[in-house]
Amino acid sequence: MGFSIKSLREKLSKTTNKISAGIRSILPKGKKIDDALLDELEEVLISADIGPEATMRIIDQARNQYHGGKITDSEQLEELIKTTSVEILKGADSHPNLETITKPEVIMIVGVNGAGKTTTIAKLARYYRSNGKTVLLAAGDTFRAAAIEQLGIWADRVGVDIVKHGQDSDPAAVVFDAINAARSRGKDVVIIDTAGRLHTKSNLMEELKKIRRVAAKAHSGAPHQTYLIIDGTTGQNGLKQIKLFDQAIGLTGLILTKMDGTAKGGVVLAAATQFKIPVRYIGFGETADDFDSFDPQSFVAAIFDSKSDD
Ligand SMILES: Nc1nc2c(ncn2[C@@H]2O[C@H](COP(=O)(O)OP(=O)(O)O)[C@@H](O)[C@H]2O)c(=O)[nH]1
Ligand SMILES: [Mg+2]
Repeated sequence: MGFSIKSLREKLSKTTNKISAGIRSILPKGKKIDDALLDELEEVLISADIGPEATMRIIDQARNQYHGGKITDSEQLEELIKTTSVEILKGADSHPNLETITKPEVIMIVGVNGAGKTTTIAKLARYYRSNGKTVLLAAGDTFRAAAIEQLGIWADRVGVDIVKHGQDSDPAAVVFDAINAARSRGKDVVIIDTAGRLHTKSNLMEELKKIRRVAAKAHSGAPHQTYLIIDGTTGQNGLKQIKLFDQAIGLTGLILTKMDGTAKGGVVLAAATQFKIPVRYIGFGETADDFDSFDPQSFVAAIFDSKSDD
């Protein structure tokens, strides 16, 4: 896998256009910096959904450098915006660790209904497969029969094993069986699907906690990763979900979906400043290929550059 910056820019075009057009409109080539310009930039960044904290970090940095005589024109300012954004994203970043002491690596996927959990599990499964890992899926969303079916269809398409029980069965029991099946079949990775019905919020969190306890009993240290799936089109609302899920069960990473359909991709920066939880992957379409690991450098290059090639 691995996308070029150009194709990533196409996938993220709505966000890219919003941010780079906003910046370009106030920062034409060769324009001299002054305080009024920095105020304008602050407004553009705020309206680009990157959040008040990330905006302040960029603007403070820009004011310091400008008053210190280190930057004078728009090109230097644009460069500073990019480097500071990469720093912000790297500050929350740590690389996924595929090597647990004993196989399998257990990954739990959580998030509200419709965020893209099941689709993302298919994408992740394919991603691991293309990196030479064997995968088994656990159908832990037992709330709806259709959810179990949907995961089964993806398992067939991507060519990975699935462990499922019937509708309304105990998700923790599914996970227990899945981990044991993965161990006896020598699988590298177990990915757990879960329910996301928020109207019974406390029950959902209790259910997720129980899954964690049972996973740990089945395999020491499991789940090794807990990823929250966030629908990128929800913008700032996704930040509330991070807080809710992190407080209840603890998150090790974020996956942003639907980045193809939103101009709110700047929320990645808001998440990195507000919570020190790294974005691990992004999804940008409905097929299993519309997915990549998250790299701060490429992401920033894609959303801030409006150049047509690299
Ligand atoms: N455009 C787009 N659609 C997506 C993406 N990820 C998921 N979807 C769609 O969002 C809807 C809900 O996805 P699903 O995986 O069932 O969400 P879940 O309820 O969290 O399991 C489906 O119609 C998916 O095809 C994405 O990255 N881009
Ligand atoms: Mg689902």
